[in-house]
Amino acid sequence: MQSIFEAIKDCAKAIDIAIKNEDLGFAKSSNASGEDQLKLDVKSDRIVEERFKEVDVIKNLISEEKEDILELHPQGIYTLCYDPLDGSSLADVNLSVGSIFGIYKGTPEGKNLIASAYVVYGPRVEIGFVTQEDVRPALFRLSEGKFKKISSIELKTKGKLCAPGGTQQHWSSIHKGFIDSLFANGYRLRYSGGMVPDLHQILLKGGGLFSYPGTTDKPQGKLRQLFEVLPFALIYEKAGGEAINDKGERLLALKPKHIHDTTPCFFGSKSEIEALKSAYGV
Ligand code: P6P
Repeated sequence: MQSIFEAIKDCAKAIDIAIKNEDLGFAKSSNASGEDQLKLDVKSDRIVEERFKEVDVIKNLISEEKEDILELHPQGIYTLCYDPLDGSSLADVNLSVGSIFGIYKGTPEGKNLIASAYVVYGPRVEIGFVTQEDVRPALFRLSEGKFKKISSIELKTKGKLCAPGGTQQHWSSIHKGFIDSLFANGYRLRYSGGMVPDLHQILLKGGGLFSYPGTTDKPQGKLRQLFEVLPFALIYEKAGGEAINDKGERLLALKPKHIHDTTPCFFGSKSEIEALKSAYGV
C-alpha cells in the first residue's frame, strides 16, 4: 500500500503543477460518460497512468477518462479506479478541484474496496487517505514539496452544512421537501459543483449532508460508482458518518454492472442520514 500512496502523492504534485500552468482549453474528445474533455483532463489522466506504470502491484487502471480497463501489470493484484481531475471545468474560474482514487482487491465493487484517497487542489493541496485497517481517515497537507500528516478526520454526529447536487427542477418532491426542511432548520448552503471540495468541506467542518440524488433527467444520478462515489463512501464511513443510496443501502454494498455506472448518493453525518432515510421511507 505504501508504494500506491507514494504514487498518489507524486500524481497530486504533478497535477497541481499542470493545473497552475497548462492550457485550460478543450481537447477534441469526450470521455466515456459523453462529457467534453479538457486538455487538463487528458494530461491529468496521463500523469496517473505514467506514474502507476512504476507500481507493479497495480494490475489494471479504470479511469473516468478511459472507455475501457487498461492492464498495466499482469502479475499485479489491485485495480486502481480514479477520476484524475474531478470538476475540471471549475479550474478556469479558479475554484478548487480534485482527484479521487479507489484501490480494489479482486473485482472492482464496494466490498472489495481496500483503500481510498482524494486530493483537493485549492489554496492548499491536501489529501484524505484511508485503508480498511484504519480507524479514521488521515489528512495530509503539501508543504515545501512534501505531504505531512495534519490530523485524523472525524465527523460529528450532526453538522450544519448542506451540499445539494443535481438540477433542482429535476428533483423528486420527496427530495425537494427534505432539502427544504434542512434549510428551514438552519443548515447552510455549501455547494461549489466540485464534489471533492464539497465533500472535503463537510468532513473538515464537522458534518452535514452532501446529496446527488436520482433525478428525472438522471434517474441513476450523475456520480460514477467506482472512482467517485465508492472511494468517498469509505472515507465517510471511516470518519464516523454514513454513505447510502436512494434505497437506504450502503454504497459500499454496491456492485456496478459497468465500470462507468453511476448511482444516486448521499454522504453525511449519522443524524442527517437518518433524517434522509426517514424522509425517503427507507
Ligand atoms: P451538477 C463535476 O462535474 C461533478 O462530476 C462533481 O464533481 C460534482 O459534484 C457534480 O458533477 C456537479 O454536478 O449537476 O450539480 O453541476
